[in-house]
Amino acid sequence: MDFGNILESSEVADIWKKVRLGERLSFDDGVRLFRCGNPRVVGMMADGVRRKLHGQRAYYVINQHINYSNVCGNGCKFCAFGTDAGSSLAFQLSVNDILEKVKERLNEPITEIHIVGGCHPRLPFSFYTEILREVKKLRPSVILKAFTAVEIAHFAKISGLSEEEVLSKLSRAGLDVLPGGGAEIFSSRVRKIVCPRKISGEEWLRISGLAHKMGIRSNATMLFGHVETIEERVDHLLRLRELQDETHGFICFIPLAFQPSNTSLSGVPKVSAADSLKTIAISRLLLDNIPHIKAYWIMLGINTAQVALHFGADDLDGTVIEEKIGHMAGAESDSALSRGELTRIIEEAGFEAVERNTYFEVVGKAA
Ligand code: V47
Repeated sequence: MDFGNILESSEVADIWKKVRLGERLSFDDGVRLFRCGNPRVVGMMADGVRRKLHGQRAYYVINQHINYSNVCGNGCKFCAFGTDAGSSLAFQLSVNDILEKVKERLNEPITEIHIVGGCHPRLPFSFYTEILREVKKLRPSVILKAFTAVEIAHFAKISGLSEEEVLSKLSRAGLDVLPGGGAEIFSSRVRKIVCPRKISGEEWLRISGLAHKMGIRSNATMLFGHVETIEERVDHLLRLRELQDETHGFICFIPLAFQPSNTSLSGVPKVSAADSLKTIAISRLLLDNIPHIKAYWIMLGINTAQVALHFGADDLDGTVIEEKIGHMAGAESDSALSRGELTRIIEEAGFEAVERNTYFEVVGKAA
């Protein structure tokens, strides 16, 4: 039986027809795909879409993650990284500490630095603009992907500035792109349980839209595999699709598989590979206006990330270096990979490894 026959005789044959014709999928289609008993069928559909968009290419980025502090007033139940200022686990880097981390890797061909922390109750807004200004001075060609929509809302609160003024000052200091964190699941029911002190889903979307309208592009995430329902996952994806129709500002979508260890939700079982792969595939199928789907190897593990490239993902993220958020919650992956390892992982999965920057512009040999 060939792929076409398998899909045409499946329980979701009508959805496959829509996908083939390039028709937009509905909320009910999304729910049915999640309920489909055969993840391979869903994966085959997503692979068809992914190959149409990106062919044999699978992307990676040479990047560096820097967490300036883990002190955070939000106390989200799914997070093992954030802590109170008084905790023995609390840390806070100075601007000089951050510059030291950048200096340590000046001889590496890093194109992106990803900087995030928590909502620190005492650091002034000037600290964040200084980080950007000083890092850009040291590495002018690097793309700075820093501060989630949650941090932008926090900076507005502590500075008394509007979110637009905050974004404008950050942009002038060197901010290029906002990372996709903090989106979690937009449903207010879920947020009340897992992150009641965090900004609402509506606020996250509004700030992302504002950034897009100001010319600052961003990524989007979905934290799945905790207390959310299938319907809430589909709702999350469709709200992102709706905003993207309006702004076209999202570069890439990253489904984040929940890592339960050391969190207040440690009783929740680890997300299975089947669920991760299905969620990635359905993201590819529903988000018809977001060009890239990232299989973040840190949260998925390398083995599942390789298979995810056949389930709709076209990117593995990058070298990362010093990942803390997933590892403090029990992620078993390494915390860094070299370019050679990333290339091998992608080629072994049957794809052409292509280095990209934050905007998915091809860099290096293949440019
Ligand atoms: O916002 C927190 C999530 C996010 C856990 O934009 C957890 O390119 C799993 O957003 N298990 C941070 N996930 C990571 C993130 C990200 C990573 C890589 C690339 C990009 C990008 C963005 O991690 C948080 C939260 O949603 N998170 N705790 C946990 N226990």
